[in-house]
Amino acid sequence: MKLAVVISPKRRKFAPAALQGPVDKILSLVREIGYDGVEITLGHPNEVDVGVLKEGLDRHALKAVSIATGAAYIEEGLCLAAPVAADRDRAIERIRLQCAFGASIGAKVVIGLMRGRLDKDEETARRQTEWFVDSLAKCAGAARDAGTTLMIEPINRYDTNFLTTAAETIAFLDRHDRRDVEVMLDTFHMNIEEVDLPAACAVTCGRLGLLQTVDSNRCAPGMGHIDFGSLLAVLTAGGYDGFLSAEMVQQPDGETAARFAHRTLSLLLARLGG
Ligand SMILES: [Mn+2]
Repeated sequence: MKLAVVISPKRRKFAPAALQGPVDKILSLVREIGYDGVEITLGHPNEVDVGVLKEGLDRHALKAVSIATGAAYIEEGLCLAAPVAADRDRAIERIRLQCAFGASIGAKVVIGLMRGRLDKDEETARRQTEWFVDSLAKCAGAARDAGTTLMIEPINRYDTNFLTTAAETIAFLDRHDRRDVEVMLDTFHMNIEEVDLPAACAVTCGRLGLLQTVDSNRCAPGMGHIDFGSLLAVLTAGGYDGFLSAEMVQQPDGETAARFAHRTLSLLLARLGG
């Protein structure tokens, strides 16, 4: 397994992206710390100069692992389960742009907060679920056409109210025959929703696109109480060989968090390897 860290080219108030600001500076810091990849938080691909980004990725031999899209929900309200068709179309179009951009740098695209939330009224919620299935099919088609892959992230109950656990998400994908969509697990959400974190990793392992590592308090791995060693042991046993991405808040500050996460995760990986 290799390590990545979440970056945001645009400074954001509410984003668990440790490193935010101009990509050329950030990418050289990412390489200096020792990461092999980045996850990029983008509300819209036009937030970054793709030439500068590609040049930096090449120069520092960094892999663009994925594009995190939730900023478009937080900042613009774009939502794939919106009750109004024109609103869903705007969200789908944004994912289409993200897929084209992701494909151009070899990155997968995450559906997290952009799924939205379901209404309290049961009938409305049922229809929203159908609309979301349809939106997801269109997004998966856009990913396929662009040459990339979608990942869906189970998210905790305070941020959404459907697809909150690994099991629920896998069952949903199976029910709608969406084997082309991978699952991205995030240990912060898992710590709230899962009964047993290693067991959730075990059931997801074969279709896991990425594991976002973040501690129980949304700080860097090692700053809270999640037992990352047991999760990584399960993933190793299950044959997962993808990236671990550190997605945490800037506590005590972004650079310290990024260095701390890298140290925690590389020590754990070294221990597993030995
Ligand atoms: Mn996440």
